[in-house]
Amino acid sequence: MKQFLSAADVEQAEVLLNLAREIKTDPRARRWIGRGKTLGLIFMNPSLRTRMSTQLAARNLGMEVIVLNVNEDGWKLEFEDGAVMNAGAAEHVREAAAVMGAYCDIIGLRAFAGLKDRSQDYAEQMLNAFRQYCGRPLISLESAVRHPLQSLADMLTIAEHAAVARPKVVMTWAPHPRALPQAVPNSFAEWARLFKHDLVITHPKGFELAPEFTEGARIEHNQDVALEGADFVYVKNWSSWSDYGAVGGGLDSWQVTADKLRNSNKAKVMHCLPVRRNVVIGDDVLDGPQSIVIEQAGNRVFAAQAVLQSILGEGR
Ligand code: SN0
Repeated sequence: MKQFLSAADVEQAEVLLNLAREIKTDPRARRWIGRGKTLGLIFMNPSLRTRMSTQLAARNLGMEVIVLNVNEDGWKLEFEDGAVMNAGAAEHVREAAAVMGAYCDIIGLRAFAGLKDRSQDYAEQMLNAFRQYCGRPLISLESAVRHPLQSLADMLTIAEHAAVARPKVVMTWAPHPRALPQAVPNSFAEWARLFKHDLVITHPKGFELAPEFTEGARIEHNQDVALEGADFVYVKNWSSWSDYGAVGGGLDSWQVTADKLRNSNKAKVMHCLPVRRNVVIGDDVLDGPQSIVIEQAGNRVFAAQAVLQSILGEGR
C-alpha cells in the first residue's frame, strides 16, 4: 500500500480486514518490522482516539512516533500557491511538509473540513498539499471529506458482530448543536459499499450526503421505518452538504434512544465518538447492552496497525 487516503487505496479490502483481525489476536507479534522507522502524526484539529490508537499501533510495530499539533505548536501554515506571505502565516506547506518528510518515514495528517466553502473542502487542499510535498506515504487521520481509519475499524467491528452474511446496517443522522463534517458518514458509506453491506441511510430532508458516496445505498427519510429489523445502527450527525454546513433545528426527535431500537433486530449501536450524551444517543443506549462503541474505538488500534503494516510492506 502506497498511501491510505480513501478506500480506493486498498487493493484487497477483505485481505486488509483479515490482517486487522489477525493483528488483534496478537498485536505485538511483529514488533520488529517498524524498527528504525518514524511515524509523524500531524494534527490541525483535536483528536483522542486517532491520536492514541495510531501511536499504539506504531509502537506495536516498533516504530518511533512524533506528534505535532501544528496549529498550536508549529508556525501558522499557508496553503495557497503564489501567496505573498506578509500576513499571519509564517511558513508555506511546501517547506513544512517537505521537512516533516525529511524527518519521518510515514506521515499521518488530520485536517478537518472548514464547513464554509464546499468546493474548497471537497478539493482536499490540505491533504493534497501534504501528499504532494511530504514525499512520504501519507495516511489520512480524517480529512475534509473522509475518515478511512475510522471506517476500517467500523468494518472490523461489524465483521466481528455480524450473525448473518449480509447484515442490515442502518446509518442514522442524529441531532447535534454544532456543524460537523461529513467525513465520517461519507467514508462509512464508501466502505459499506466496498464490503457489500445492506446499507440504509436515514436522515431528515436537506441532510443528503454527496451523491458520489451514497450511490447504491437505500435512503429512507422515516427513521422508524429505516430502523426496523436493523442489525447495526451507526449513529452520526453531519451538517448539510447541499446547504453547506447548516445544522438545522427542531430535529431533537432524531436522537437514538432505547425506545427507537424496539423494532430493530436487537441492533448493535455504533458511533465513532466523541458522542454528546442525550443529544445524539441517550444514556439508556450508551450504558446498555446494545452499545458496542467502546469495542469499536478499541478496534481503531488494529485498523491503524493493519494500514501501517501494509505501508511498511508487511501487509498483503
Ligand atoms: C468530528 C467529526 O468529524 O464529526 C470527529 C469525529 C471522529 N467530531 C467532532 O468534531 C465533534 C465535536 C463536538 O463538539 O461534539
